[in-house]
Amino acid sequence: MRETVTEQEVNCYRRNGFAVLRDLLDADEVLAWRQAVTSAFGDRTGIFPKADAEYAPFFTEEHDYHDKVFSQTVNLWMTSPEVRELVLDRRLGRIAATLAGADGMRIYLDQALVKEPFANPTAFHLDVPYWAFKASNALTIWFALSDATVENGCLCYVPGTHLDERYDNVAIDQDIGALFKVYPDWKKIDPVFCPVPAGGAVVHNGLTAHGAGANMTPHQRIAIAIAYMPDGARFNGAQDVYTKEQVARMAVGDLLDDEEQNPLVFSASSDDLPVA
Ligand SMILES: O=C(O)CCC(=O)C(=O)O
Repeated sequence: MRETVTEQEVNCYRRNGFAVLRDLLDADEVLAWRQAVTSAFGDRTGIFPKADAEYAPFFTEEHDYHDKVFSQTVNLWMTSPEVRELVLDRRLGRIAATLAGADGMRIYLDQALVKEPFANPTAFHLDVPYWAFKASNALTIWFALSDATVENGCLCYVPGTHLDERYDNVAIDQDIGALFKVYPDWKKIDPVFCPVPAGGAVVHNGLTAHGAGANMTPHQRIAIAIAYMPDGARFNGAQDVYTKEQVARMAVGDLLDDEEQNPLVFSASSDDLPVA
């Protein structure tokens, strides 16, 4: 696994709100990650780790359009020891911290995202406004576990939109351009498609407008996204990926520092330790 990002990648990420990280994983690692993720994905009976817990209603309801955008699971790291090893890798945490300019990074969630054959496009949206904290330097590393192409729905970004630091959002639904009604100025910017071969990744700031095309092929597009939040982020009252019971125990303003839910995967203060 590549352990660092180049200055060019950091500059590109900071300026545009996204960057393509080629060859983050080597050929053996791609195979191992794909095997671990697809097997954990297959073992899951629902989107979330706890079968008996109450999650936000959106995730248990049926959605005609959204259900055909991608198949997803959240936090496979909690139910699969193999995926846990990958998602909690300190080297990736360090890359995330370098890009974010943060001293420490926690896992907010992982999300296996399989765009099935002939799946709908992913409407343009922002990430952070869905989440249970507010931060302008949260980010997602989205790993291509199969080649992500323009034909099968690679990610697509509206450069520079993160610099506006706006939190109004739309649902991922049928109107793929709904976000541009909220931010008419962004309509003037040409989106950038980011195809990336398996083993590469794209990284985006959680406030960068992005979406993905339809899968026009008879093959799955397989990815796992890891969302990192800066250490020190505080609960904003949104349930998002937490259970109803967890939310009942939290107050707005609480630090999100529960190691069982949001583990610290990198801290600059302990970075003299050898990387695992
Ligand atoms: O995989 C997709 O189609 C969308 C992914 C996405 O929006 C994200 O990871 O933030």
